[in-house]
Amino acid sequence: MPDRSFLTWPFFEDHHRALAADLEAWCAASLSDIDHSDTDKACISLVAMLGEAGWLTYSAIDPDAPGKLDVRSLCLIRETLARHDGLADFAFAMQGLGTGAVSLFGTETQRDWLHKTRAGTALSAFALSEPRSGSDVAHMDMTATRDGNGYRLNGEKTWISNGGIADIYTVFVRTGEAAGAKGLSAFLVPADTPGLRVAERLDVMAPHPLARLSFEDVRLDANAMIGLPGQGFKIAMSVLDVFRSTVAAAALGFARRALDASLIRVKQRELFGAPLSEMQMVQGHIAEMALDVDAAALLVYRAAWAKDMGAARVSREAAMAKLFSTDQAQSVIDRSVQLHGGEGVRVGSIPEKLYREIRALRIYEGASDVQKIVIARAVLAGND
Ligand code: COS
Repeated sequence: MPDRSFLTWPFFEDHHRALAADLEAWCAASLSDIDHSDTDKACISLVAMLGEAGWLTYSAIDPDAPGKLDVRSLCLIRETLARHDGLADFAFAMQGLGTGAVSLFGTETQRDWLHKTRAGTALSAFALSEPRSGSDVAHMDMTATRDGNGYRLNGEKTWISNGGIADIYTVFVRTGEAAGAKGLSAFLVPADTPGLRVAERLDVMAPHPLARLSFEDVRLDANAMIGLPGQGFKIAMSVLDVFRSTVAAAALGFARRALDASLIRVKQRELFGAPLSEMQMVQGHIAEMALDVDAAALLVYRAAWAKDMGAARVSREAAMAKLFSTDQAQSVIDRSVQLHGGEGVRVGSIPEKLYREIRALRIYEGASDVQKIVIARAVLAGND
């Protein structure tokens, strides 16, 4: 049984503790034999399952009674799902990231989509990265130009999670009100809009739906814009301020799984006439893994708590959580592979799956290097 003592920390309220217990029970009952052989199919069915069980109501605001996203709940859900099944975590996360701009800045009509994404009957995606700009958002190439009372979108987006299976895309483009960051806007684009097509499906080491998208003269009404013209960069950053902490939470879930598997392993496996757990070198690994997990959890739930308490920006806290938690999870998982010996590199073993799963988290939603830039700028400025 994974360590649950962190739930007594003062970051949480009783409803968070109840959520963690209920979700744990649901995961144990529902996620043990998900068929991963067809990633798209598995993902669509996981979204439907998560919707049916009500977990997706946390991924976006209630369109009929707009309130706030609860970041601690988002983090607890991602941590728990990631510990059980990486693709289930991915399916949940994309429903949130893909609709984050609508939750935070959407009109009533745009919010209507949330009925479907929260029910698990429509999938969403967040389209920010481009072939020439992943980290440097302010210099994206894709454009939207005025066309009567609407806009025409032209360009490419890449590394788009849920690309190819999403029903709705939040797309960031250059509208040109000013140079750089002040000339971007966000649009809500249904997948069946003429001119939008999947140019390429991308295969990665831990399979999940991913694509490069092409936009050729995609015509949208002006009311497809989320927020105001020129606000796109701030909208993207505000969404990432919420969801970066949740990436850190997913990494924490992977790390906990690796630690749990290692604890079982070192108690069961004997070497030189004693269980591995009695060897001091092994105890050194276990101590460092437990320390990394607790330190990551403190940063994750500090960032989530700060946002929930009403901080306008938590860029520094969220960046620290993401940088530390994803880097440390990589190291915890690597140690778990080591403690499992040959079993740790056997295809399909828990450490092997986690080893492939964790790597992308140090890249997407802001690479570790970008998190360092965000942290340093905030620290140098003396505030956030
Ligand atoms: N919330 C609200 N506003 C924000 C903000 C935030 N979190 N972060 C920045 N802004 C504002 C700034 O205040 C600034 O506005 P003013 O000029 O009015 O003060 C404006 O946005 C531009 O900010 P900045 O000068 O920091 O822009 P940069 O181009 O230098 O941004 C980084 C650089 C690297 C921080 C940014 O491009 C980034 O986060 N990149 C990573 C993107 C990413 O995660 N990509 C992965 C794709 S998602 S899978």
